[in-house]
Amino acid sequence: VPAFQIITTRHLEELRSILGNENVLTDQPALEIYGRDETEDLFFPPEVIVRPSTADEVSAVLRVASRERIAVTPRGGGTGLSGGALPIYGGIVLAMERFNRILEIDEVNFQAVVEPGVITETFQRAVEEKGLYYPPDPASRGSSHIGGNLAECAGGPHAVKYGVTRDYVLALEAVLPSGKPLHVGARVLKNATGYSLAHLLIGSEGTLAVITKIFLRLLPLPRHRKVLLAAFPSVEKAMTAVASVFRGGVTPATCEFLERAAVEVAEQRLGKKFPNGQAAAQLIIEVDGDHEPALAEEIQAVAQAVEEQGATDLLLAEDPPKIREVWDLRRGIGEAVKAISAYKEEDTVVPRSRLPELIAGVKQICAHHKIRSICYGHAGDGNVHVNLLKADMDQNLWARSSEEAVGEIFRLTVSLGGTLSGEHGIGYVQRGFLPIAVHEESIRLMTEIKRVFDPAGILNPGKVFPP
Ligand code: LAC
Ligand code: ZN
Repeated sequence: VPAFQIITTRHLEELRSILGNENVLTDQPALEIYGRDETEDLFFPPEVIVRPSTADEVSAVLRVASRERIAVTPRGGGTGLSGGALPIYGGIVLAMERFNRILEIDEVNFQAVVEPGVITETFQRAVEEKGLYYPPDPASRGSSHIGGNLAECAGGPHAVKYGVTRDYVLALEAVLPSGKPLHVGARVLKNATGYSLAHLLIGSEGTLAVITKIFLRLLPLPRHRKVLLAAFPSVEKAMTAVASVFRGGVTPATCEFLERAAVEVAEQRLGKKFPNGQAAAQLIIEVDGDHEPALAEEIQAVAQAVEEQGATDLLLAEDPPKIREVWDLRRGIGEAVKAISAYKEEDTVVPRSRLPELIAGVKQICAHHKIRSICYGHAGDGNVHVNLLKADMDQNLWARSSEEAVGEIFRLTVSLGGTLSGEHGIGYVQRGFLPIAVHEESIRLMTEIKRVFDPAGILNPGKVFPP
């Protein structure tokens, strides 16, 4: 355990002089809130929460923390699923929620400048009003922050066609743990100018620097969408069908997989019925574009491909309210699973042709450990969220079995050419498993990069690297 300083009255006074009393919180209710994110039922209370609103304030806080060797955990919307925002050593939570301005939407260059505390969906709505599109759409987008999306390199259903958060970031302003400001990248669409430090910061899970300003690339908003819901008599058939969707040359905007149990928990929680909800598994395939006849043809091709793979019922959703309903249900699954049991959520990703082997293996591993699993996710990306449920298992047995099962699932994933996390990050809960997927020499390089950025080791300590 690194030796961090405990926060003293003197530290609090210094933080208050930087940020004002109202932005330095130590009350119990605040400690309760900022001691959690969406990861399992984990709770690590910070000693103090600070809420800066300028890069200078972030800088001043980090200077104090570096000088005094106090752990600092940056936090966005607190929707993370790998424990990235948990202050596991106490210390300071650096809450970025007051960085909530959209500074610019540049309709000529298709770019935007935002502060990291902007809620992802708020930003998406703002650019859509101007006919522009910011595709990364994590299920948590109604409350996640863009800054947190960058820290974790968030994905979402539309990543299969449009890529992940990293693919939209042109440049960044950030503050190093020492307090020094950092400007990386440029507001251009191509950049071959030195190492891409911006892309290194994205997905670094708040361990290298604190992002304070973000320059994003936008697309024109596709004018039309159509969604095909395809029901399958088995999980394996649905998984086998995934690759066939792409074979005809169609790149769907989404290709999501849901097994029946995932649909059921969301139905129960939201009190709504999902079309085809009784099927053993389904795929949600969306196509988007500007030319409606072309979309109709794509849907036709997809329908034929999945029928050849054994899809039974096909349903088409074309009007926006219907489509929204489908996506609301889909986005509700994560929270719904959480509501029924203590659980562990994995974020495995494999080449999509290996999905049938992944899902069969996961089911086998879980059966062996007598653990109930619920699987769903972004099958087009080969990205499956595997939820292991504790249900009424004895706590000790659960702790041991789930740890073993997760290790087995990860080894299987890597043997299929995949890796541990497609979009949730390694954070706190996956860190012990990192060596399963990442070679020793790579971990050594990462450790050295961490040291270059953060020699005092104060920024989001205890994350990413195996303990
Ligand atoms: C989802 C989150 C859990 O896809 O990533 O619902
Ligand atoms: Zn997801």
